This record gives sequence, structure tokens and C-alpha cells, in this order.
Amino acid sequence: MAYQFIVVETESGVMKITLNRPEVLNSFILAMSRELKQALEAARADRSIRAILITGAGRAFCAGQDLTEVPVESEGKLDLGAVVRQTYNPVITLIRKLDLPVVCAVNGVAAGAGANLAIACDIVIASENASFIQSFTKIGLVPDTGGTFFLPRAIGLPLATALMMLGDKLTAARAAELGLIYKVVPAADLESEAMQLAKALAAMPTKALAYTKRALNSSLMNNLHDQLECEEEMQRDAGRTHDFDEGVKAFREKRAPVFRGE
Ligand code: T3D
Repeated sequence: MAYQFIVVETESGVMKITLNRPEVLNSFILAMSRELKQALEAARADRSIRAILITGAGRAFCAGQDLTEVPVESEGKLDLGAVVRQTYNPVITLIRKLDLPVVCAVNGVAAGAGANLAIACDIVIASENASFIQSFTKIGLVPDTGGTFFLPRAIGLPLATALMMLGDKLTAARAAELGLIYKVVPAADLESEAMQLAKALAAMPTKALAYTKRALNSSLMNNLHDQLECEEEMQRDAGRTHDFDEGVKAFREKRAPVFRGE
């Protein structure tokens, strides 16, 4: 498939998606979000893809909505709800529902929808010069792209509220300290470390990772009883996979397992 605003490359079971509008810090236009969604759907349909890596081209990860695209002086007639529904909601829904691990390599500033795209991914690794800014209120808007769901759950309501109301910049180091992201690495190592991580995930038992993701998704809303039932169901499914048989066999034979993702 030909893409104009993203670059898609595949290697060793990993689909790497690079947001590619560096001159405007990879800010979102509808067409870019559609391409991102298409790429994620293509990954879902391709059994050889077992992990996804999302990153940005140039010095930024993503500066959120392209503000040059938004009409101003609309006399209250503009429907930004429709923009959110078309541009951001489908991408976030897909990332969370996808039965594949999604790694985000945050290579620079992640602002607005860009910050919330990053934290909706499964594992976030950031360069030491990356930062996260909930910049919405600075332009009179409300955090979207799933941010009001994920941020308070990740770092707690009081801090999430302050960050979202004030729009303060959170450095990658502080984000890691707070548990918002997995780890920070030197800028020069981000690309290779993120790809190494994604490849490691792609060689793992893909279905077990998918069921783990489903259980974690459910845990965000379930009570204990329902969550225990969810774990039971996920474990039942995991126990019926080829990779479970292989994992136990390899353990008994004292060798490294070779997982097929089945
Ligand atoms: O439709 C809707 O609006 C609803 C949906 C909303 C979702 C959202 O994401 S709302 C939030 C939108 N994003 C922002 O408010 C962030 C705006 N950008 C910034 O605050 C800063 O650019 C950054 C903090 C991200 C980075 O600052 P800095 O100093 O490193 O870079 P810069 O010089 O500000 O930006 C570099 C260039 O990118 C510059 O263009 P130029 O002067 O070199 O021609 C700048 O205009 C452009 N740019 C940066 N962000 C955006 C952008 N162009 C369009 N849209 C952007 N969001």
C-alpha cells in the first residue's frame, strides 16, 4: 500500500510505522490518521506481523492536531467532536483492540493528541530528550485521544489533573519515574533499542501477549470478580495454544523455546 504521511517498514515480524510530517512536527491531519489506521489494520490482517513499533520522523514524535488545518472564527459552528471522532478515536480504539503488542518510541516532543497517542500504546520507550505535554488547555481545548482515560489510571488523578489543566511539560525522565513510560534511553540508542524490544516481542508467544493485553484492558474497568473470570478465560485460551505446548516442552528439554505465535 502506498502511504503519503507515514512510512511503513517490516522486519523480523515487526511493522514499524513512522509518522512522517517532520516539517510540522508530525502533527495530525485526517489523512495521516487514516493512513495510521490503515497500517494498523494491515498489520492485523497479516499473520507474519507479530509486533508494531510507532515512532516519528525528525526531531519530534508528534505535536498533536495540525493547528494550521483548524478553521478559526467559525462563530461557534465548528464541530471538533467530529474531528476527534474521525481522526483520533478510531486509532486509539484500534491500538487497544489489536491482538499485537504496540511499542511506541517517543523520539522527541509528544504534545496534545501526540502525547496521548503515545501513552495509549502498550510499551513506551523514550529518548532522553523526549517530553510529554498535555497542551490542549493552552489553546482552549480538552484533552482527547484517550488521555483522560489513560493518564489518571497511569499516574493518578491529582497529578493527571494538574498536568492536563496546566499543560506543563513532563520530561521523559520524569515520565519514567512516574511509571507513565517503560524506560528512557540515550537519543542515539532509541531507534535500535526500540526495534530490539519490538523484535523480542515479535518472537514471543503472540497469543499469550494478546490475551495479556485483553486482560489488562479489562482490568481498567472490571471489579475483582469479573477480572478473575477474565483471567480464567484468557488462561483457558492460552493453554490451548501451540506456543504453550512449546514453552513447557522447551522448559523440560532445557532449551530455548521457538514460538510460532499460534
Ligand atoms: O481539531 C482539533 O483541534 C481537535 C483535536 C485536538 C487534538 C490536539 O492535539 S489539540 C493540541 C494541538 N497541539 C498543540 O497545541 C501543540 C502546538 N505546538 C507546540 O506547542 C510546540 O510546537 C511544541 C511544544 C510541540 C514544540 O515546540 P518547539 O519550540 O520545539 O517547536 P516550534 O518552533 O513551536 O515548532 C516547529 C514548527 O512546527 C513550527 O513551524 P515553523 O515556524 O518552523 O514553520 C510550528 O508552527 C510547527 N508546529 C508545531 N506544532 C504544530 C505545528 N504546526 C501545526 N500544528 C501543530 N500542532
